[in-house]
Amino acid sequence: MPLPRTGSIVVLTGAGISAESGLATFRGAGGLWEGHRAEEVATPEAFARDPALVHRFYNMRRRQLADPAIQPNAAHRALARLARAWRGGCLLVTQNVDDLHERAGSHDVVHLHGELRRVRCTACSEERLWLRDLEAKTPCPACGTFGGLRPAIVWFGEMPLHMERITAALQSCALFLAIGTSGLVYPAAGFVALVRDRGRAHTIELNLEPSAVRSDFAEARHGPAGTTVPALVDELLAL
Ligand code: BJW
Repeated sequence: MPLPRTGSIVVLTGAGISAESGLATFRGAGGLWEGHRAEEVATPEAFARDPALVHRFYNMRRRQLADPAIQPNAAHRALARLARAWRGGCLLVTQNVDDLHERAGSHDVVHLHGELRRVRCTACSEERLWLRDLEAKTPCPACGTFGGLRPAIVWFGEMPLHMERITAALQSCALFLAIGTSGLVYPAAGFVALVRDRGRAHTIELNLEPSAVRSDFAEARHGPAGTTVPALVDELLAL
């Protein structure tokens, strides 16, 4: 199937798109969970068992994201350019909890797994921007409860966010792109099968290496996102 000239685009991004910005991926060598098993830090059960450990992990990542050396790369910028110029509409869905898409100029980014710079109170449900360290005893500024604040992030076993909006976009798009994601975590890894089964849209994987769901895509372009994504965006905007 050729690249479409019209119709909407859904782009799914994962940790690989931020790798060239200096943020570690989850499952690669030196990945984020090295030294921590995923169940130790990325489940609600782990948070209930050892909130201090979970807070340390996310405090470290929140600080890293605030480091001036961490900046959006050419792939983030190319996607912002695509959304501005593509007439058929382009929905950017990210599994990433960083804010590099927004900093590259993308608006209305759908954060399927939440955001590192936000916290939620489990007592009063209020969510807010939070740029400092968080500790197990930090009181909620809204309701005053101690120990209720948690990163506004979707952990294993929790429901990913904005699923209705994403599913509707997947059901009508003409092109689906998955960038820098291993295809190991669901429901995101299943988005391509949903689009493929409709039989009306082109699907492309852009990843350093074949992902776990490579065979579900019609096309794959393997290489660093900072190179493959700007090249594809140039192609699409030249159609
Ligand atoms: C480059 C590159 C470069 C490197 N250029 N590329 C079957 C169906 C449905 C669910 C399940 C299922 N089986 C099991 C489940 C449950 C579970 C799950 O998927 N488990 C798997 C381990 C099997 N899923 C859940 O629990 C989810 N909730 C759920 O399913 O609710 C029920 C439900 C049912 C039906 C519909 C809707 C809901 C919740 C998942 C939450 C995931 N949360 C995490 C942690 C967030 C917190 C944090 O950031 O700390 O999200 S897990 C972690 O993995 C993180 C990521 O967003 C996610 C995906 O990782 P990603 O982005 O793919 O990174 P990597 O490291 O894996 O891959 C990077 C890739 O980039 C690699 O391939 C590299 O090669 C490549 N790369 N450099 C291009 N320069």
